[in-house]
Amino acid sequence: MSRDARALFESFELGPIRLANRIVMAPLTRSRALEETSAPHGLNAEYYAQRASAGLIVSEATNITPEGKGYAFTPGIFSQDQVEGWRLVTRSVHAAGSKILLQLWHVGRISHPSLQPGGQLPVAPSAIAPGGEATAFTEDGIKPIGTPRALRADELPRLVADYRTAAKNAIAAGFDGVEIHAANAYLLDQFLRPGANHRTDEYGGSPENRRRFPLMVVDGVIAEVGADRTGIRISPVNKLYGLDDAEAKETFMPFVAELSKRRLAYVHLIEGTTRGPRDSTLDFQALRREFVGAWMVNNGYTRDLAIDAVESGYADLVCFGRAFIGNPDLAARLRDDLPIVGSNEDTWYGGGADGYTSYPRAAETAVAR
Ligand code: 8OZ
Repeated sequence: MSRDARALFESFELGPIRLANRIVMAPLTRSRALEETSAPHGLNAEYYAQRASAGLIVSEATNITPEGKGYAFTPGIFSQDQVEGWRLVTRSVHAAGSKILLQLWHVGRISHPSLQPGGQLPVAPSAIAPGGEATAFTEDGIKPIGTPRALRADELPRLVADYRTAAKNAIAAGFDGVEIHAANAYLLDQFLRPGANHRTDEYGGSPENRRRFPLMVVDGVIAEVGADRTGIRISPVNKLYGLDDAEAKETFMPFVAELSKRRLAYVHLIEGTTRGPRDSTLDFQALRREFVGAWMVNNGYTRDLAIDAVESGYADLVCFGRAFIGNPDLAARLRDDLPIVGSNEDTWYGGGADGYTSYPRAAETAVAR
């Protein structure tokens, strides 16, 4: 007898939007935007609509500016072409009955001059190269990542303005809200972490100083689209790109408390290291108690773990990433406890329909058998 998944199929009010269930499709980089314009197109609209069994979709990480880009063929949200491309996506997802948020992304130092305007150096809180033999996915293949240029304090208001414009563009493109990407060792995480932020001004040093710029971004986005349409993704203990979990508690407990004061719609927590182990030195139950809004969890969730997380009252929403690649109808499979299949890693990043829109629904597989 399979376990009852009813808890995952209750509707949920996330700010002003009503979600049909508690299952969220995670932001997934798939590197299939148009090459010339970095705009989404019809293929992307079809892919997202296929996955509308999720109560909510968070778009793949989307560059807020050309400077925010770190991976070839990722989409942007800073030009009219991109807004129009995203409109195809939001229309098709809404027509299929789901909701969709745009994830606002600036990679900071996780980039390469060949992906940057004018071949400039990527920017970061400090001129420190990422550890762990970091590489960038460029249009000419994989390249080692070098030392970035440290941002001057007087440049930070411009970056906040970039986030604001991107958030405004997202709403113009029909998104139901935005998620600020402050996880996975990208720009905002670089400010938060002592390992990537060695600044001696008011943006580095103490936890309070390290969260100052991320909170400026949060406040800017709230001013543009409203706190009830804004969420944030964090990964307090991830060990990507040479970062470690030093000062995770001192950094993230007060950061989440600040987000709570601002009445952000939700926190999206990556438990453990993305695509890696779920272990943590930080007490996530205690972190959850710092926040009044919705709590979305992610990383390696199984059907049972998801039911536990929601039934116990710890989480409101459970986000699935890789499982949505090969199982477009993942929510229905979770509901009915149908098999969840893997996907071909060779087609995760870049390419066309193959390995993207080509995965069948369980019902179609059954017919084909
Ligand atoms: C995988 C490949 C490229 C980017 C993340 C945006 O980890 C990403 C990403 C993941 O948040």
